[in-house]
Amino acid sequence: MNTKILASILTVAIALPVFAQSDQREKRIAWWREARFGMFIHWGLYAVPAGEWKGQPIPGLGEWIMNRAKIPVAEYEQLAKQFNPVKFNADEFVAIAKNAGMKYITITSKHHDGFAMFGSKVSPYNVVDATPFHRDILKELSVACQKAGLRLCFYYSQTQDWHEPDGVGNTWDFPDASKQNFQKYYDEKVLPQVRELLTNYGPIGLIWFDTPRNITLQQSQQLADLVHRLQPNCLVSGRVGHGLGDYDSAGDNQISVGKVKRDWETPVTLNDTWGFKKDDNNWKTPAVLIHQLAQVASRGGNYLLNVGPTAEGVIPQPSVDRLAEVGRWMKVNGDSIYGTTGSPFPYELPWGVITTRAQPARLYLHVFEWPGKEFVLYGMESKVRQAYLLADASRKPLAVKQQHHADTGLDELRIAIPAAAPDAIDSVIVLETDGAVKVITTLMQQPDRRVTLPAYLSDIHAAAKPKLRFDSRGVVEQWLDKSEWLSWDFQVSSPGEFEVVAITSGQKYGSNWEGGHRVTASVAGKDVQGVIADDGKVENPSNPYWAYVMSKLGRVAVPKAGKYTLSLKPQEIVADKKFGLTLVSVQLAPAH
Ligand code: H79
Repeated sequence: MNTKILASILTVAIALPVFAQSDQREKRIAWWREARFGMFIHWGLYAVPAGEWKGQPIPGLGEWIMNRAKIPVAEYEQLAKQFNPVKFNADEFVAIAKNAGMKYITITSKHHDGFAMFGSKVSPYNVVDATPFHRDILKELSVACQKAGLRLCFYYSQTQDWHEPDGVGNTWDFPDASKQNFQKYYDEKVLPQVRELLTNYGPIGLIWFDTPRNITLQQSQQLADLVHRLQPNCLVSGRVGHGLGDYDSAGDNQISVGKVKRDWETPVTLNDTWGFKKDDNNWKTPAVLIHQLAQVASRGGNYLLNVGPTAEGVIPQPSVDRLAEVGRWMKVNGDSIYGTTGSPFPYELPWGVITTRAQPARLYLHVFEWPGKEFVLYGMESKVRQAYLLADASRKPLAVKQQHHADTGLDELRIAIPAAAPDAIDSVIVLETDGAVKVITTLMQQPDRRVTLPAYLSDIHAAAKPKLRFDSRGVVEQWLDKSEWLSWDFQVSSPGEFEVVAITSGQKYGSNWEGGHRVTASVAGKDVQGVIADDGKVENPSNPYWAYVMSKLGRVAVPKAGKYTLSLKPQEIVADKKFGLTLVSVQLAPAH
């Protein structure tokens, strides 16, 4: 038996007892899978300084200002007296989310600064008791959400609390770690406040815990159990710790790729901060946002997009404008997002992404780069009964030609399309199939003649248990041992001469890339040796914060159509900074 199949059977068998409660989980997660798109709101006292302290701009995230500027509790607390967001209107917040096509709202009930945005009997450090505003923001939002049919969810920082001597993180007011009693903070603030959140605000969709840090298995379990006991239909986020969440959370601004096994969500900023900063104008374009939304859906995940309201209680206009653009697209193309599952192909496609609907069987081709005249898809096994543009209300059928080429084994689907893209950002072609969608999952050359071999789909070769592994983006980390190597099987239908290109990834914000490794790529009986050097950046479609670097390794000729294997073996890995060979993919780019 194939070892991969054996491994997956074993995994299922072993996993069963852990998911004894899976019926309950399946029930509580149904709405969330349908929703696919939510609004994150980071709002708290940090909106008052808005990124500036005593006349100095403080770098980093807006909601981290207390930590970054090491503001003493006694000083930071004074911000509460200035927090009076008189322009706040819960109905407006909800309308902005709803108009964008978002189905749930996750707001910070308490961030790391320890300040509660709700009336809490547990601590007077809250919006009702400590500010001139005296209004319970979460209460008003819960009423507005129920009116509009959106799910309200709460972010709650369970370990970090810079206001409390026993919370995690404040080393400037409370430097003596030996005096800290995390359990006391946890018992006296976390558990009772979470109880308040699940008791006083109606049905809650999920609690978004964050930064598990030091939390013990027992404490995480107690939190998850508390949430589920008080509201059995309330989800617990992946960051509760110890894998006890109802779904996984990707890293901040990280979009998971590859073999995503569980339900997952990615939180994303509209600019570079979560909490409002007056000088952050690095806004993502509507195109990036719509592409990310479709991309996350194509990998079976939820997209949680953040806004940071001002201290006056207003969502910044650049955010509102961008969300309105996403909403414009969603009104036409929402069917290709809501309730869909990921792409049936394990690999990425050069022109965009695919989402799927099981019932009735549909494939949604999200075409980011409109080819004009004809759209070609390889590897489709199911018979396509009908194709049309989602933007076309009349559903005028597009002419479809489907062919199996016996000589190359290639399944080819050709769709006649209008010359002009129906949408400049993402035009969706709907395919209706006979029965469930079936595709060939083998890696294959694409109609643009390029072959992309993603690291996460490689076979790993190592003498012992491999030390290299994949991060949640599907990028290789810990490839420091040159005896470990990767290979891929793939199919070529259009032979010729190719440039072998390695794509590697920088760390966050494009810094900390380590090159100079020497590698050998072997394909079609030929070796090319090259250096992982910076031969230019390529756009990273998943994330503008992690730059991709392209390294040209050399040329190979692939003489005829057929099945090939490419292996990538390191000759030398530079490991000074311990990043190693951060491989994203190897590409065979047609050489002209
Ligand atoms: O709520 C948002 C962030 O505040 C929170 N998660 C999202 C959803 C978060 N908590 N911790 N982190 C993210 C990791 C943060 C690390 C950093 Fe820093 C904060 C990098 C820069 C500022 C800590 C302080 C490391 C360097 C300085």
